[in-house]
Amino acid sequence: MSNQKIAILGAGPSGLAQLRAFEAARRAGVENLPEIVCYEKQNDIGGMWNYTWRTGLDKNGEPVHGSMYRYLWSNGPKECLEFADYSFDEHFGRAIPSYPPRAVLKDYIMGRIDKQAILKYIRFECPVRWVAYDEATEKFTVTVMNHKTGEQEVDEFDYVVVATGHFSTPNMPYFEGVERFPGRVLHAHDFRDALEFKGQDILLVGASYSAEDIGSQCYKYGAKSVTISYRSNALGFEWPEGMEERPLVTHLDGDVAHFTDGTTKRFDSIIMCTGYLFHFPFLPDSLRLQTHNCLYPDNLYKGVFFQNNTKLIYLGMQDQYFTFNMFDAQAWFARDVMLGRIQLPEAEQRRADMDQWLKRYDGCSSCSDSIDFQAGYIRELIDQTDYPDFAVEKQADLLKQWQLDKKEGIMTFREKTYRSTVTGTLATELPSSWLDIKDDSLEGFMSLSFIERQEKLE
Ligand code: FAD
Ligand code: NA0
Repeated sequence: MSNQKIAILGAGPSGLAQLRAFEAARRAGVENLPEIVCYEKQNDIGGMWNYTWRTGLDKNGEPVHGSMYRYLWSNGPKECLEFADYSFDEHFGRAIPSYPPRAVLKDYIMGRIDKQAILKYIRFECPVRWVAYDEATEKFTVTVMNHKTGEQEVDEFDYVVVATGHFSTPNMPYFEGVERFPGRVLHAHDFRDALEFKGQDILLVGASYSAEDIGSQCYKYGAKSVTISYRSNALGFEWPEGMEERPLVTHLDGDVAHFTDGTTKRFDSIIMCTGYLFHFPFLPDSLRLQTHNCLYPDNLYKGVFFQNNTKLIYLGMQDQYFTFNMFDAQAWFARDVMLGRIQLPEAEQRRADMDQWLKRYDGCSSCSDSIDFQAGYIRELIDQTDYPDFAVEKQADLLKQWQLDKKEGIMTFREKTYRSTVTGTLATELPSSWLDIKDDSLEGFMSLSFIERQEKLE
């Protein structure tokens, strides 16, 4: 296995999971591990969790990767994304609430990284420009722009792991008249600070996580009214006064939006919460995954190996109920294939396996089915590697409870507490309502006096 060389593209949670998987093997005494180079466009690790105030282009003229905004809190319980090999208890040394703000979650993700062991593999400010595969040599050529030196660099690899994320390139629809709308029109990708919309009547187009969360945030930080416009299905929550859902916008007339139900309303700003495009400008057609945001992108065997070329690995390309623990499950599995511990079957068998999963996915008719589907997918991966086993099925139950909690109160669900399936610890309660806590900094959050639940004290 020696002399193999692996390129990891991206040092967000998925790329870091891949680095961590190899590091775990090294610590377990595995010798002759492949040489690894991780190329990262930004100047730090963390991917999406690396908050940036910038929008548009970064300091090197590259498209800004970050879509995260100030005041973002986790939208799912932390108990469903907990690393099986690094618990929240281990990191914080105390129980904390189930829904931490962005800075707190980032601190947890970073805490697992042994910087000394891992940073040496990462080449920062090196966006990947092109990847080519040579059938004769069976090697990839990766071209990157090294912004630190101002020069392009080229290197050869046996495997390429694409971990560049898929929530960065806006899907921006057009509505007639939008070019004459007098207020600000932006995509969720460029949303940063809810206070910008204080006192405004705002229109959000889209009915998924971004619309739900950006809408709730703008309400929390003082928007005058929030209208969410849906294309297929309404989110269907009981919104507080000042928030409502309407069907799709047909067109805009000045600052007035017209909806398919014939109603109209005047707005100050429009935020398109219309999702993201899978965008791999550095890959030729023959290597490029073409899909949309779903739980089982086709042509990825075990959700990771590209069917046309299994030396090309994609991590984290699924829509995500589970996140960090799923990336780990994928990274450990991919590592074991690269190390020759797991053999991949022939193309036909891989196709049959994917078809079987796609059929199962087709049969999912509810959110609960989808949660179980992703849990089942993760279970299959972790059963085949030495990644510490974790109760993914119990976490799926927590996610189903999370769905019910959101239905019960979209402004209060973040006050619920769940029990860790990794350590058994019950989360502490927030000292006041989520709507009232405005300081979401790591220091501010950790200085709150969380309320221990009776069960924890028993
Ligand atoms: P990313 O985090 O996107 O990282 C990809 C990395 O690749 C980045 O560092 C990027 O700079 C780099 N890169 C991209 N292109 C190139 C290139 N050409 N060359 C080199 N490097 C490149 N998940 C949760 O679990 N909880 C949440 O509360 C949550 N909130 C979210 C909120 C928002 C607004 C969004 C958009 C996502 C949220 N997510 C959340 C999901 C989030 O995507 C994952 O948590 C996680 O960040 C995905 O990790 P990743 O490594 O696959 O991708
Ligand atoms: P996301 O909400 O940004 O979450 C990404 C939505 O856009 C769908 O409702 C879709 O409708 C709609 N849409 C697309 N094109 C449209 C058009 N032309 N007109 C009207 N509506 C249109 O994107 P998606 O893909 O879920 O939904 C697109 C990720 O970001 C999520 O994985 C989430 O986890 C993460 N996120 C997390 C948080 C927090 O943790 C906050 C925001 C986002 P339709 O008709 O296709 O259903 C706090």
